[in-house]
Amino acid sequence: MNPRSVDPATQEMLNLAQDQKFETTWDRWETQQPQCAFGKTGVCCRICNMGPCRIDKAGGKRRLGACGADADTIVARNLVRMVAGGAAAHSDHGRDVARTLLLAAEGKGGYAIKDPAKLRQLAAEFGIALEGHSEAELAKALAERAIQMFGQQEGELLFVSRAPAKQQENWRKLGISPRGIDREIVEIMHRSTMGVDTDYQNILLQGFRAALADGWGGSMIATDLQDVLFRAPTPIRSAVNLGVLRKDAVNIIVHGHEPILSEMIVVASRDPELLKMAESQGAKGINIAGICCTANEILMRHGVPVAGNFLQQELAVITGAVDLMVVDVQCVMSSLASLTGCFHTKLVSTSRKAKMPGVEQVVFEEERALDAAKEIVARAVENYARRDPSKVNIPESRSDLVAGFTTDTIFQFLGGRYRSTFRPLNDAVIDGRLRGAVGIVGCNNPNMLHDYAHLTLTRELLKNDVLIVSSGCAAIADAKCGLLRPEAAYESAGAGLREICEAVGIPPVLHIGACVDNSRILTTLVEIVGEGGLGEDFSQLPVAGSAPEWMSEKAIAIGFYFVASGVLTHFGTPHPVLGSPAVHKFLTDDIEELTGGKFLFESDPVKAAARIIEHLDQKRAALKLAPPMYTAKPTFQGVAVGA
Ligand code: BF8
Ligand code: SF4
Repeated sequence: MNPRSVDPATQEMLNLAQDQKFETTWDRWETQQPQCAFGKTGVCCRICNMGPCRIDKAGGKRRLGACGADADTIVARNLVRMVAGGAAAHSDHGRDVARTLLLAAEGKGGYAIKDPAKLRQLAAEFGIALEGHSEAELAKALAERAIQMFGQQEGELLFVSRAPAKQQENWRKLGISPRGIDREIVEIMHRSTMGVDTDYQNILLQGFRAALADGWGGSMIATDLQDVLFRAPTPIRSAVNLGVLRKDAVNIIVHGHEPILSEMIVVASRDPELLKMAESQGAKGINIAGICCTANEILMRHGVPVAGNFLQQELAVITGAVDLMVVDVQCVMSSLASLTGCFHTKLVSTSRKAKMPGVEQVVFEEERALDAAKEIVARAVENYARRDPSKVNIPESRSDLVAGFTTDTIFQFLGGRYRSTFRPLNDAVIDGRLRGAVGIVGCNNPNMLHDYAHLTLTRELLKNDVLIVSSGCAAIADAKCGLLRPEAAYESAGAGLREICEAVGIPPVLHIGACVDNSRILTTLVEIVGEGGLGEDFSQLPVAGSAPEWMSEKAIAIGFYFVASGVLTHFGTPHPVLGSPAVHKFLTDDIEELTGGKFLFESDPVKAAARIIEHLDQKRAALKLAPPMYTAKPTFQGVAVGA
């Protein structure tokens, strides 16, 4: 067994990479050891040219930066700048979706409105008069209002009004109810530059405000408008892992984040002329597979298979079977440029925002989206003939899965066809069949055993009757070991959760999409609170969030909006804050008084499961709910705790 991953396909490819001397992210990560302790603990400041300054103990005294900034200020500034980076990434994605909706309204680019019902629902929410207006007019008005939300200077973001009233009041009281998305991100950058905000709590509160602008703004806009453009997902079957690549077909990997690109690649791959061209090259069809969140987007709406999660992007190339990899933005490793050079694989970048030196760019102008997509698919087909069969090594590992859950589909599943309601879910929590629900999200990181924390945490929670919703690379990890099949309820869930999954035919882990779709978790929680019987805001619910193997700034932004929304949120490795005990305490303790949520940093996933379950049980007790029906005494790795 290769000690870097628990996933068999990844192990196989890592062995091959090691044998054939292909360098991967794990190797480069090792060359970085030991990593800089100042950076790791957040106490290196290089935001002005008097620095870089670092805080350590000199002669028994804690040093200050040249300007006098202490560890608390520096750690808080560095952290909120990470929030800004993450919130910017999600939100810029949302902005591009809004701009694409505008194009669709104008009939450009080959985009169309696939979900007119959702369009009307959102238009009404935005206060747009529906009567007497065409679909195109509504889409135009909706897109324009959504675009305005990014630059909105005053007043709260519209989607804040979706949150429970108590939560909204609390945000106002704390001064963190978000205004325009861009404004909050700019304010982080301003406040954290040299000589501005030095109060660590005040700095962190702006981090929470900008994160709320992401979760209840940029990300929510991305999710909702993507549903309008590409239709809201519904449960769908597919397959996952490197074994979805095919020996006999043209393989195109779509990697990155924005479905604006990947949706069109899927359409182009079904073009009869291109299919004929593939056939003439001796290929049996065109096989699209995704990596990272783009994978989740096209999986959710089209059932396109997933080749792998973040740490598998290089391994996909090393299979030698990828004819073309097309990338847009976020989580794309720079190493792909040189690695694809060792194979016939063509790498194509598509975003003006993300060029790679020496890599061909086909700029994906939304106005000519379909033409660009066809051009890219044609290049893949041409390249198939250059594939060297002696270099092809596709692992057999693949698993079936069901994905495509949304706030609405969870609603329909649980309520049945004639009674769409969250009542059965709330009742299951109230009567103790379900202990609660946890969102497991986020990345992979070579600083951890690949996929292990995701799987262990998920399994420990499932057997203690905790329903899991999952997104991003975490969902892909769970999918690879079969936890997204309905049968997983029999294999891995406690008796209560099993009963529910069996009654409605769902897997015990519900895949809700890409990282921007964590906004679906917020809207699901809104419905649960609205249904009644489980308190007045998120902080009273027996729920939690977790990013066990996080690496991206986006994970920090997500964590910040969950904590600001009242949810206990676990991270498998701490944020870079250990250089400031005050900031650490604020995030893991004091903040709970303010927002009702807090962070939990715990690297052992079994211990994390125990802490999360303790939290769910405390919330249940506070709501005066009976102990869980079948798993009153939780067990971890088969051992009853407190027995
Ligand atoms: O937005 S989970 S590694 S792919 S950052 Fe990236 Fe992390 Fe994967 Fe998607 Ni999310
Ligand atoms: Fe040093 Fe202060 Fe400049 Fe940071 S802002 S680099 S601590 S002088």
